[in-house]
Amino acid sequence: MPRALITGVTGQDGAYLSQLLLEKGYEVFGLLRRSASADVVGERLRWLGIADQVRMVDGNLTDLSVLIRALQDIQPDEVYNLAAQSFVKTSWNQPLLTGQVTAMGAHNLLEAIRIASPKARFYQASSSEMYGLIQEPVQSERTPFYPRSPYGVAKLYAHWMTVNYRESFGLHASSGILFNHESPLRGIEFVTRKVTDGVARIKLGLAQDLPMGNLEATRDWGHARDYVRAMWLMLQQETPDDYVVATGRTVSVREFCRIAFDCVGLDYNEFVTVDERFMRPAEVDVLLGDSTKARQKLGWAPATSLETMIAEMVEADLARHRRRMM
Ligand code: NDP
Ligand code: GDR
Repeated sequence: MPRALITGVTGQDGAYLSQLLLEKGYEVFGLLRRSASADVVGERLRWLGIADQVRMVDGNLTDLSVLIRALQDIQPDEVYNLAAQSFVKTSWNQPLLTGQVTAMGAHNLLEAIRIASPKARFYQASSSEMYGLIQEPVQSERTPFYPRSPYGVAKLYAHWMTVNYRESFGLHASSGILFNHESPLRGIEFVTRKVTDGVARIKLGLAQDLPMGNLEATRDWGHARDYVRAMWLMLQQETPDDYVVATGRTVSVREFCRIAFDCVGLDYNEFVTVDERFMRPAEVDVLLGDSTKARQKLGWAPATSLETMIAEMVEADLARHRRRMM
């Protein structure tokens, strides 16, 4: 039975990846940081009905000693580093914490693997945010990086450290440069969930409007369930490498709103307002990924269209609010 350790197991991707690995017969361990709000721990894993199948290890990515001990005890075949301070806007308010977790946390884990479990295969959750101020209209593994937020800078450090540990110490370390991916399990602060939740609340009479930030930013949005498959495929390769994972279609936040409101027969123009509070000090205007390498070498392709994903998210948010209203 192969063993996997997932950091960030309680997040969106951690939940879907746990589900995928359990289906494939893995023993799944998750790094769980202590929270005083015990009732929300593992909410996503419960939503997928797998909370009692993931073995939790008490720890924090910022504590190297815990990581070393966890790897010594578990001796995993695969390690997926999904933990991060992952909300871009928060990274301007908490830049140092973002660096400690998102950059140094990844470095801690690489170092722990080097010391305690050097045969383990490692996956780093890199991000299209590393491209930032766009240098090429379509971004591939060869496009230069120019991060535009403390989060993007932190991810770039972790990305290059992954490459460096691969080249310096021969670790089987791969990096997935994933473009935005969403689902009903997406955190409510991210734009897609904020919109689908807003649509559900407006439809059910629980809210009157939806204040938003920059409606003209465009993103290449895929489904998280499809993207965790790419992570797993990367670690099944003989040779570690870096891969862009994206759909190849970019859509504005405005268009996303239109499609989501359409799902419940409403016109977004009547409800969406622009509010300065949701603007960023520096914006990533456009992202559009070229995932040719992942498609050719990994045999990966996204299975879910944007429209299908938005409909699934709106339905899930309607169901959540209806349950709360009962
Ligand atoms: P989430 O924000 O949903 O999950 C983040 C996870 O990291 C949570 O489990 C969180 O735990 C955990 N975490 C945060 N800080 C620490 C810490 N100090 N020690 C241990 N665990 C910690 O992110 P996603 O699932 O959306 O993304 C997964 C990864 O992929 C992240 O690294 C993200 O930056 C990256 N990424 C995401 C993309 C996307 O579109 N979703 C695209 C590209 C990259 P807790 O539940 O306790 O808060
Ligand atoms: P992003 O995701 O910053 O791309 O990072 P987010 O959904 O937060 O923003 C996407 C775009 O929407 C614009 N926007 C708003 N965003 C939010 N959150 N709230 C709003 O009200 C709003 N209005 C407009 C933003 O300005 C931005 O342009 C996500 C995270 O998952 C990262 O961890 C990951 O690395 C990248 O995707 C790829």
